[in-house]
Amino acid sequence: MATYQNIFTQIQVKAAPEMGVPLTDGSEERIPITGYSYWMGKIGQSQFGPVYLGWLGMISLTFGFAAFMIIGLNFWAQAGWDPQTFMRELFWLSLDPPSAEYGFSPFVPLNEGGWFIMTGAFLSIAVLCWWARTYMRAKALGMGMHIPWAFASAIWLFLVLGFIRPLLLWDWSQAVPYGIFSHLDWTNNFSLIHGNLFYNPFHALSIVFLYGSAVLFAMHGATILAVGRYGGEREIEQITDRGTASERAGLFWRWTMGFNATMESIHRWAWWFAVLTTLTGGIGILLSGTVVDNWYLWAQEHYYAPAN
Ligand code: 07D
Repeated sequence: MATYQNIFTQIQVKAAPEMGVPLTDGSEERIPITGYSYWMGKIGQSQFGPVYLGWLGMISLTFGFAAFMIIGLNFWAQAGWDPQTFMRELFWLSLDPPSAEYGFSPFVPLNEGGWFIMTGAFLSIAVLCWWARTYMRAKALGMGMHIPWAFASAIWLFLVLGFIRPLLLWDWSQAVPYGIFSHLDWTNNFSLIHGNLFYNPFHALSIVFLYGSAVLFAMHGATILAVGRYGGEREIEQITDRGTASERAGLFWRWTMGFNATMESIHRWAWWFAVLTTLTGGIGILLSGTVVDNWYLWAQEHYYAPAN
């Protein structure tokens, strides 16, 4: 008897490409380029395309590419236009924000932070257009708005770090630099300057949700794979049936910890944990240096760091 085929042991049928539902809302047409990849089929759907690009997609990719090129060309200039130096120094190269003397002025000489501001503007346009694209495509498909709103939570943190907090402090130099180690150094310095971010309760909450997301994802992924032999990955279809994958999945957790999420609620758990990671994170960063300068002193005042 053939082993039950689940998502990871999928039989790959090669047929005429599936073009998706017709668009009835007057949207532009999809780009009808399709293809097939055996290796992509190993981890997901083997057919790629057609892609809906549209104007928002075009604008987003154009500005994203421009931002990427500005960063890359600045790196290259810093490497003296030498490919070897570029490759060797790549992890240490950085496009930095203007120094504090420029405040939050948009008019900064290109080589003193002007490129940085332009990159931030372009990247923000790209990210926001991509967000609008997720909204429009979800609407066109008659879906809920869960994906755009979850993405908006990530964009919130992104904008707080690179725009809203520097704006409130009227200081571009507060923004995160574009570079591999430079952004890690920035993160470390931020924590040191503000008296150890571990004492920022919103950083703590963000970690709770980040770690919580990992645990929930592991529990849910493992549960569904474990009932894959009963067709568990079909989830919703199975909810009401007795003796099914879903019933076993639920029973497992009720037997082991007395409570089980449902096939629907587990996804709400996952959505909220993911969304709250960046939502609380953004609040924590926004409060740092604006409302609270030093989180360790703040924690001492609020009785959860030892008073000296
Ligand atoms: C950053 C925002 C969304 C991103 C978007 C992407 C593109 C493409 C392309 C450039 C991820 C837009 C961009 C599409 C770009 C081109 C070409 C999401 C982001 C929309 N911390 N910490 C967090 C832990 C410490 C510090 C969060 C753990 C130290 C700072 C998270 C530890 C110090 C900040 C977290 C730890 C410190 C954070 C991030 C342990 C010094 C933040 C959540 C065990 C190192 C950020 C409130 C996330 C934050 C953040 C975890 C330690 C500093 C929960 C586990 C004590 C400054 N830390 N951290 O999802 O929100 O990020 O803080 O030690 O800003 Mg921390």
